[in-house]
Formats: sequence, structure tokens, C-alpha cells
Amino acid sequence: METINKKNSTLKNKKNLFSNQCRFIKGVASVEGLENSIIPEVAFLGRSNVGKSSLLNAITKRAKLAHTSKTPGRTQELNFFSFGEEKPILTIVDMPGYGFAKASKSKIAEWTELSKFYLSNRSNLRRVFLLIDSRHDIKVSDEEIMSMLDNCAVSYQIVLTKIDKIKDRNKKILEIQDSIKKYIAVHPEILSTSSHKDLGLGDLRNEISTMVD
Ligand SMILES: Nc1nc2c(ncn2[C@@H]2O[C@H](COP(=O)(O)OP(=O)(O)O)[C@@H](O)[C@H]2O)c(=O)[nH]1
Ligand SMILES: [Mg+2]
Repeated sequence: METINKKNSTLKNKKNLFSNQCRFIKGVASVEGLENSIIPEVAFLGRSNVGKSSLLNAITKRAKLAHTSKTPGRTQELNFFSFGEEKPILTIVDMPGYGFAKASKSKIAEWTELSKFYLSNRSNLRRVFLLIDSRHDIKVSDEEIMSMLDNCAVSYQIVLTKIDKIKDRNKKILEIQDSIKKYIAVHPEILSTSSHKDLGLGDLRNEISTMVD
């Protein structure tokens, strides 16, 4: 009985995942700051300015949960957000952006050390959502990341952002599909979203909900 009740309460939580409690836990700026966790986790990853923080705010309908910025390269920490009513059932990690042209060598080295360590050592990481700005093609820095994720066998899914800015979404999806063929750990379905125009957010929420036990 106890277990059934527990299961029911988790199911209820899961259904309302994004309308119920969510809170910022902490920002982690170094490998030493990372603590192990057994709570299912997903991460938002992508180039600086791709719209990671905006997307997190949009799917949670909390405009100020994650800091967004017009200036690229601002989020330098892994930011942990916890979801669930009585107990946490999911963590979403807003990752620092890569591929910022003006970043110094030392900043890039910092990013690489922390993010690579996180991505390759996180046993509770269920999926990485790799965000691509729909106005751009997949860049060399995105390809490097996909190869790295393939190498450490982390499952990842492409999420196009800012689709309010493009005319032909289907064409874009086909182009991206074509350019990711050679990657192994990538999820076959590409999601397309607009945080500003509330497009595709339900599909992304559903996908994330399937990561919860
Ligand atoms: N047109 C449009 N702009 C967006 C969208 N999402 C984010 N942006 C803009 O892109 C910029 C970077 O967003 P941010 O979420 O801070 O990107 P991050 O660096 O990846 O976290 C900001 O100026 C946002 O207003 C979107 O869906 N549509
Ligand atoms: Mg950000």
C-alpha cells in the first residue's frame, strides 16, 4: 500500500512536473563543486546565446528562473534547478554556453574542464538537450560537442531554438537531420521551439517528463 501511494504521488508529480515547485539549487563553477546525485537529471547545452536560459524559463513559465542575456558568454556556471513537490524528482542543468568567439583561452579551458568532466562522469544524466539556433547551421563547435557526447555515450537530442525567426521549419529540420547522420548517440527526433512565441514547448516538456522515474 505504502509503495502504491508513493508511486501515485510520483505519477502526480510527474504529470505536473512543470507547474509544480521548481527551485534554483546552486551554481557550480568548478569540478570540486560537483556533488553526486541519484535524482534523474537532464542538461541544456548549446552555444552562447542559443537560448538555453530562455527555454528553461519558457518551459517552466517562470520568466526569471534562469538569467537570460543579450550579451553572449554570461553564464559560466552549471546552474542546477530542482523539480518536484514533496521531494525532488528531476534536476535540470543550465550549462554554460560554448563557441563564444570573444572568450579568452583561459575561459575556454575552464569551460572545457568543467563541462567535459560533468558530461562524462554524470551517472544520473538521462539526456542532454543540445540546442541549436534555427537561424544557423550546425557549427564546428557543435560538432565537437556531439563527437564528445558520442564518445562518452551520453544520449542527446537536438532542440532547434528561435523558430519564430525562420520561414521554413521543415526544410531546416531536414537539413539538420542530414548533417547529424554520422552521430551515434543522438536521438532521431529533432524538436523545434520558440521561447518567445510559445512553440514546441509542450513537446519538450513531454520529452523531459519521460526522463523521470
Ligand atoms: N526571437 C527569439 N529570440 C530568443 C528566443 N529565445 C531566446 N532569445 C533571445 O536570445 C538571446 C539569448 O538568450 P539566452 O536564453 O540568454 O541564451 P543562452 O546564452 O543560451 O542562455 C536573448 O536576447 C533572448 O531574448 C526565441 O525563442 N526567439
Ligand atoms: Mg544562459
